[in-house]
Parts: sequence; C-alpha cells; structure tokens
Amino acid sequence: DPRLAPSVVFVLGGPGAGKGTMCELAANQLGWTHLSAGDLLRAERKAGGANADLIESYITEGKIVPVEITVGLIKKAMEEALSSTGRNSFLVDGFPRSLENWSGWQGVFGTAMAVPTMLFFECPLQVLEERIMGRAQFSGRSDDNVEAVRKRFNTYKTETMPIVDVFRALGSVVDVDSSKGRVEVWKDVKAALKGGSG
Ligand code: UP5
Ligand code: MG
Repeated sequence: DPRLAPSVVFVLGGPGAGKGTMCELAANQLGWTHLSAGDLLRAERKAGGANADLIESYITEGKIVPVEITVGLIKKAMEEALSSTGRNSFLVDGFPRSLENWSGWQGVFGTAMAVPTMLFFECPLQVLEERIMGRAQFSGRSDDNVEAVRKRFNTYKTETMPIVDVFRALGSVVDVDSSKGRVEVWKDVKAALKGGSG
C-alpha cells in the first residue's frame, strides 16, 4: 500500500525566510500538502486545550516547544489530510528545528520511512527582520516584533543549524537562496521539488 510510505520533505530556514510562502505555492501548483508546524502549534494554542499556555510561552520566547506536542500535531494533520485528500506528499514546514525534534520524529515514525529531503532556505538576518517587520502589522503573531525575532534567530542558529548539519552530512539537503525575489525563489523550489519525490 503506497499510502503507508508517505513522501515527506522538510522545509527549514530562519524566521521569515519564506517557508510558508513557498510551501503554499507548492500546495496550490504542485499538489503537495503543506503542514506548517508553527501554524499547527498556533491553532492548538487558539483551541485552548491543556497545552495552550505552554505553547504560547514557548512561542513568545522563540523557544522550541517540546517535541511530543509538535510531532503529535504533525502526525494527526498528516492522517487527516491523507484521509480527506488521498494525497501522501507532505511538505513539513518549520520542523525539525533541533536534534531532539528529529529523534522525536523518528521515535514516532520509526525508521521505515526514508530520511526526508530537507529544503533549506538561506537568508541573511537583515532581510529576515525586514520581512517579518513588514508582516508584523497584519500577522497578529505575538512573536512578530524585533525582540522576538532576535530570539527566534538565536534559537535558529544554536538549535536548528545543528540538525541542518546532520542532514547535510547525510547528503539530504537542497539549498535555496531565499533572499531573492519570490519569482526566482519559487523557480528554485519548484525545480527542487520536481526533482524529488513529489
Ligand atoms: N516573503 C516571503 N518570501 C519572500 C521573498 N522571496 N521576497 C520578499 N518577501 C518575501 O514569509 C515572511 C514574510 O516575507 C511574509 O510577509 C512574506 O510575504 C514575505 P513567510 O513565508 O511567512 O516566511 P516563514 O519562513 O514561513 O516565516 P515564519 O515567521 O513562519 O518562520 P518561523 O520559522 O519563525 O515561524 P514558525 O511558524 O515556523 O514557528 C514559530 C514558532 O513556533 C517558533 O519560533 C517556535 O517557538 C514554535 N515552533 C516549535 O516550537 N516547533 C516547531 O516545530 C515549529 C515551530
Ligand atoms: Mg511560516
């Protein structure tokens, strides 16, 4: 049953690198299912369940939410999307953000699944800040302010880069320069996804 072997691509990069924007294009134009770990956490916070306050405090501090919570939400969203659309190609946006995130994923999905390709969006801090501050007026996100962006960037450097390095050593990283304009970035993303297992 091919549905038992979903195809997963991880999409990583700094805060505001354009992960969500490009994943939406890939969903609309190439039929991928876009799952943003951050969006799933924000929805869970909004739903007001037992983890809502904990999620809020991690997000405003730019820290990484305990992986049990995140991977549970991703798995549930994958199952729901699969049963409603029948499609099993997933772009997992903003995850894994740390070595712990990756071992948590493996703990849940086991080693049956091939190591996902990681699409890595490279973008300098100054551009990230400009993008996020441009979005801040209408995003309604509690972490869209200069102070939180710096915290997010710091977490990205200290915790996320090590997992990117692990994937790089496995030969699983595809680099994208996401500081370019949307049209050019999309061209590169599309080529990377078509070359992969979309
Ligand atoms: N924009 C996009 N592309 C552009 C381009 N090429 N040229 C010019 N402008 C461009 O884009 C950001 C802005 O830039 C938008 O206004 C866009 O129009 C413009 P977007 O596509 O939103 O970028 P993205 O990379 O998705 O930025 P985001 O802010 O979502 O990234 P983060 O990684 O910071 O946020 P995320 O939602 O993934 O995580 C938020 C928090 O949740 C984390 O800090 C953490 O606390 C928590 N979290 C976890 O704990 N665990 C997880 O697994 C995931 C999240
Ligand atoms: Mg995003």
